[in-house]
Amino acid sequence: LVMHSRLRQALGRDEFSLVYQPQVNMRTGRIFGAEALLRWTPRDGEPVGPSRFIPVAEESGLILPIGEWVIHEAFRQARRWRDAGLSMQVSINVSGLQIYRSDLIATLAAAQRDTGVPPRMIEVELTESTLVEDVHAAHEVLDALKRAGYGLAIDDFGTGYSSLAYLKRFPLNKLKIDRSFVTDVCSNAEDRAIARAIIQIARSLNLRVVAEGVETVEQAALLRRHGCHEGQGYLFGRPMAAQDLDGLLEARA
Ligand code: G
Ligand code: G
Ligand code: NA
Ligand code: MN
Repeated sequence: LVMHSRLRQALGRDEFSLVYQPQVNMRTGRIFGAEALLRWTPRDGEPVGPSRFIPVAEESGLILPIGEWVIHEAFRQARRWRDAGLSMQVSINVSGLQIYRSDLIATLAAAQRDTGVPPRMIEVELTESTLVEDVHAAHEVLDALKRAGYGLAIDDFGTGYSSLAYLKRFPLNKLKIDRSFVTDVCSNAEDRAIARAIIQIARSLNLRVVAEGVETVEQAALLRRHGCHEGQGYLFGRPMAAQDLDGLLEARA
C-alpha cells in the first residue's frame, strides 16, 4: 500500500530511468542492440528493484502510464543512437495489461511519430504467460505489431505455462532462452538439453534465438557451438546507463 502511493507519484517526480543491457551477435561479438530495463529511485530513498515494484505497478494498473513512459523514453534513446550514427536495436519489455487494457499500437505509433525511429529498430518483449492469458486478443495485437514492422521476442522462454502451438500461430521473430537454463548449461546435462532444444526449435522455425544470463566465455562458446545466434548477460555487459553503453560502443568501434 505504501509502495503503491509512492509509485503513483513517481512519474510526476521524474524518478524512473532506463538502463540498457547490450545484446551481442555470438559469432562476431558485435553489439547490435540493447534491452531497456526500468529502474526506480525514489527521491527520498533507496533504489527499488523491478522485481519488487513491477508486480505492484501491474496490480494497481500503474504499469499503463509507466509503460507508456518506458516506450517513449526507449524511442528517444533509439533516436539518440541513430543520430550518433549507431545501428542499435532497442528491446522494450511490455506487460500483459499493456496488451489487453491499453492501445499499445497507438502508443508505439505516437512514439514513432515523435522520434522518427523506424519500427524495425524496436523490438517488443513479451512473456509466454502474457500471450496465453487471452490468445485471441493477443493475436490481434501481435499481428498489428508485425504489420507495423516491430520485432517481437518471447522473453523467459521455457518457463511459462504454454503450448508450443503458439510458436506457429503468433508472428514472432525471436525466442529468449531463460537465464535459468543458461546458468548451468556447461555442467548440467538437462539444462544443456533444454537449451539445445530451444535453439533447434527456433532455428527450424526461422526465428532468432538469444541466450540470457550469459556470464562466462564457456557458456557463450557452448551456446554458439549449438547454434545460438545472440547473447545477453554480464559477460557482454551489465544493464547500464546509455552513456556508459556509448563508451562501450566507442571502445569496440
Ligand atoms: O534487470 P532486472 O532486475 O531489471 O529486471 C527484472 C524484471 O523486470 C525482468 O523480468 C524484466 O523483464 C522486468 N522489467 C524490467 N523493465 C521492465 C519494463 O520496462 N516493463 C516491464 N513490464 N517489465 C520490466
Ligand atoms: O526481462 P528479464 O526477466 O529477462 O530480465 C533480465 C534480468 O536478468 C534483469 O534483472 C537483469 O539484470 C538480469 N540479468 C541480466 N544478465 C544477467 C546475468 O548475466 N546474470 C544474472 N545473474 N542476471 C542477469
Ligand atoms: Na525482458
Ligand atoms: Mn528474460
